[in-house]
Amino acid sequence: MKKNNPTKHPMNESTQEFLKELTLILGQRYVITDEIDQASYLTDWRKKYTGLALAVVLPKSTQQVSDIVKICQKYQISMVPQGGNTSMVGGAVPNQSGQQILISLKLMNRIIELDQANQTMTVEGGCILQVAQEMAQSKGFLFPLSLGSEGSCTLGGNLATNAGGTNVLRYGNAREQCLGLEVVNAQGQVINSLRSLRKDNTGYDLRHLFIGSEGTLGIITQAIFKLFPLPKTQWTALVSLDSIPKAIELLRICQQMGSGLLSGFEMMTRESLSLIELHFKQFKNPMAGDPNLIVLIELSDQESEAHARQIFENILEHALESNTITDAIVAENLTQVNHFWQMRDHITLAQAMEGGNIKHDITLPLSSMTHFITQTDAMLKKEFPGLRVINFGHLGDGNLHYNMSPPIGADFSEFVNNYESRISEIVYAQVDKYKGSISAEHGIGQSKAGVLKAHRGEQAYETMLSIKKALDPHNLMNPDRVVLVG
Ligand code: FAD
Ligand code: 2HG
Ligand code: ZN
Repeated sequence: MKKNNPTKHPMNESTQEFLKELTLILGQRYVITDEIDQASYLTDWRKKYTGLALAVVLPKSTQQVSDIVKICQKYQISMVPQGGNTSMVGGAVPNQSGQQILISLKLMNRIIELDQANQTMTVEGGCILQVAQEMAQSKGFLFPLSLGSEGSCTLGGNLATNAGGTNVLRYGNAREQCLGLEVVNAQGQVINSLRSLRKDNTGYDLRHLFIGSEGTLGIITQAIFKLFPLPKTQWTALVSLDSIPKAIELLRICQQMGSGLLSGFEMMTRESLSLIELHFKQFKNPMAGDPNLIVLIELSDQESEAHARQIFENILEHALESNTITDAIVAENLTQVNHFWQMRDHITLAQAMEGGNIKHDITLPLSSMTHFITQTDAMLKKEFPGLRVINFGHLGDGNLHYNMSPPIGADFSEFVNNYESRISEIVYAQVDKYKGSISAEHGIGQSKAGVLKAHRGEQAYETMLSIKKALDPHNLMNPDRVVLVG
């Protein structure tokens, strides 16, 4: 749904009854019907989608979530779960019908248990990621999931999207870090799979059905995550390179010589960094000579500072001697480490400040990366002269944020409206050609629901539809997201 000032329809008797039942369960304060009070829930982070809601409801317990879902089933009202509302694909805001409710998990934000012996943490679905990270750290553990949005995204949202971020290389996606789940299904029943076991082959693993389902199969109310030992030391550097093949070669060097210590490998092109320069001068690129590419490398070690430093120095020395990299700056203190990461994390914000943009969150086999980028850049620039390719991302995972900003001087929103689908068509055809994925970590949401079938294949899509229809036969759980029913 494009943002175009949707308007509300008058309420009928059944809707009034529906709201009365919700209010009885939650209390007046937690059933928000006032449009001004609802506003912050109804527009997505990118300000690309705005919807309407019969009500925004704020449950405080799993029981309340279950009651809400049962009431929605009774009145056949569809539901949109929302965590931190940081979705990049418009997954967490309602449509413009004004006939849906938004279920915000933000009051279900507790850390329930940190089990030191089992090295696990149990949280509610609305717990903010950064709160979990800080709690783990205070007890001497690492909670490795890490995203630019960690100050506001929630663990329920992270699981619902199977979030990636900057530590995937070492610790996996959200899916790999989760041991157990509690989910309220589309009928309002509570499925308790809150098991903190590292081995558990008791039938179908339902956890993996709900992880990555983007609120279309059920609502994640609690989860158990693995914890890891806190690294004793971390080494961070920015290196400059001439080309993508060199960056891929550097990754190979880091993996071969890094003794498994590599925890971050983030790539930024000159065009991405130029947006930082424009909008966040304080996080300016410190590398000399305006390089084509910069890679942020991070090594984390449990052993000792000397051990990690030796490995780090060996890698950089070898990379310089083999002309893989042209220069390197090793962070000397925490301030500098933070500066490097802030620079990386501010690209998304800088692109948002620049104005309307087009995003492609893609993965490719590393062996095809260079061909993909060279060809696709050329195709796009030929058809859209002046188009700015803002290419950055988690190169260590083969994940590019292959984004576009309109040509300087263009009317940005007009450009995005007119050309987004053609540009994405070119990019996704290239992704298919090189056997990649059109969604690496952000999910499908509403942005890509219309193109999923074409890129995922008929059989895979039909299987997803069967699952959706079996678990949510009335299509009330975040409809029109991910798979399109009927
Ligand atoms: P929301 O945006 O509220 O919801 C996302 C989806 O999950 C929606 O479909 C919603 O219906 C559903 N949902 C939410 N909570 C629940 C629940 N409890 N149960 C069931 N369904 C639910 N993503 C990455 O993967 N890697 C990154 O590096 C990254 N960096 C980002 C940086 C910035 C600055 C921003 C704004 C976003 C970034 N994202 C990134 C995208 C986003 O933060 C993630 O998708 C995140 O996991 C969403 O969490 P959330 O709580 O905000 O979920
Ligand atoms: C990141 O890695 C996020 O910074 C956001 O996934 C990417 O802006 C984007 O497209
Ligand atoms: Zn990312």
